[in-house]
Amino acid sequence: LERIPHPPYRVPLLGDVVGASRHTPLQDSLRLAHRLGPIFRRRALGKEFVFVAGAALAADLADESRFAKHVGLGIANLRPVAGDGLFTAYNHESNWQLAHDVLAPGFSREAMAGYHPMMLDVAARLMEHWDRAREAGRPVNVPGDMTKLTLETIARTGFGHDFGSFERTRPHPFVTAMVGTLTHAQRLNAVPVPFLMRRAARRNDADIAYLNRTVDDLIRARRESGPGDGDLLDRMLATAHPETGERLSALNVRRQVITFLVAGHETTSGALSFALHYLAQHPEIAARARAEVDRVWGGEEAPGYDQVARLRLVRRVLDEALRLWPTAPAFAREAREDTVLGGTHPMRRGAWALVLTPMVHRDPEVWGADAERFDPDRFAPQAVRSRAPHTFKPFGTGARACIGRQFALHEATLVLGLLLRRYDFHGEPRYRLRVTERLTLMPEGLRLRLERRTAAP
Ligand code: MNH
Repeated sequence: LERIPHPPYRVPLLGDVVGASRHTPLQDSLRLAHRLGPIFRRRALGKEFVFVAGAALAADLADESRFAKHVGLGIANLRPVAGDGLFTAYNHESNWQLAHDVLAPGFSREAMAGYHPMMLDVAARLMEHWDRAREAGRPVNVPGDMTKLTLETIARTGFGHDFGSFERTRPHPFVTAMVGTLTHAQRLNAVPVPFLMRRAARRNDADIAYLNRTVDDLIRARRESGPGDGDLLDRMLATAHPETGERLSALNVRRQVITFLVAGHETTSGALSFALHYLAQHPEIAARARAEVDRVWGGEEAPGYDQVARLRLVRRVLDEALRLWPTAPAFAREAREDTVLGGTHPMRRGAWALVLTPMVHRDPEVWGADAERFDPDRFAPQAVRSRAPHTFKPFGTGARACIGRQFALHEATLVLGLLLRRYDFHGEPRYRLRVTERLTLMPEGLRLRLERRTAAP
């Protein structure tokens, strides 16, 4: 540990607090990484935390034989909400394997093809909403509307539920409570202010109670109405493990529903928002992507399931947005046994490090001197083949990587394709990208002005 660099000013007891912000802990860490290099440590409240920013070290941490997911920091702070749900479960908790095996078929190709028409429906509602804004000459609130879209999509496809987001002027209270708990979980890592913390804890309890109530109502309604069309909720309630015959408990189902409603929309919303920002900033790339959509989809009213994966450039735009701003911007890895990280840093069994994905994704050794530049062609097949493995990790790594990856990519590619086909969009001339953090990342205050393309369906 002693050989790992740390910030120069260390305050007794509090640690590395100089220049640290409660609102942007991740972006603070990125700035530190630029100064301190591929591995560094920060001290907070007597504990040392190790951060990995270099691609080579991160690739070593992806070795599943020596490392595994660590539930720590922000994720551990979500345990009061999500308990042993898939995302927050410890590796040793038996409910992880059980829920993983029961729910994985909900993300198969067949399952995804079944969600596709519902995704189209929700996208149509977004476009009605955007058409009205365009007719009234108003710019659209991109992160707000992408959050409506992705929340409705996961609620409809996973749980047969309608939050009515597009009929509301303000975010659904579920979203407000969720943002509250995510922000709270992030703040718990900052220097505590006792009196503020008590008030925050009370608010957080109220937010969690609201999330629980909403989800319990949703589950009760399904139990009363009987099975739906085999969606995630049906699987949670009725599917036994194929080998052990075991089922999820009622408490665990509640935790899984909250997990999927939150994990299933917040990060996809951010990914779509960043992608739209970059498309507005790069009209020449938007034009190429539009030409692709016109060519592949033509005037077809509703693209079919198989038509989505054919939008190769649109998908690269998304990958490139997730490279620069991976919306779940960090994940933690712990040593399974005593080992040496990258051949130089000894780690005891259980010791862990936080991987800063945005830094790994900007390592000049992998991405070149222009790593900060938006360039979707980095994901052209040739370029991908020539890159070292484990250098692009927006969905985490190994057994605990994102279960919803295909779901998110399908949804986001479909929606970007539909929006590119229907609109020309323009950023506001004075907008400079600002990124807000609530464990996840989101472009703050991003608005676009829309023009309807003629002859587009
Ligand atoms: Mn998702 C795990 C990123 C969309 C459900 N997700 C993860 C992890 C990352 C991640 C990173 C691993 C975290 C860790 O190692 O601690 N997820 C994303 C991103 C998007 C995303 C960037 C969108 C873009 N995730 C989705 C969607 C769903 C989902 C959509 C559900 C429909 N994610 C999960 C679940 C896990 C997870 C559940 C936990 C998986 C496990 O541990 O078994």
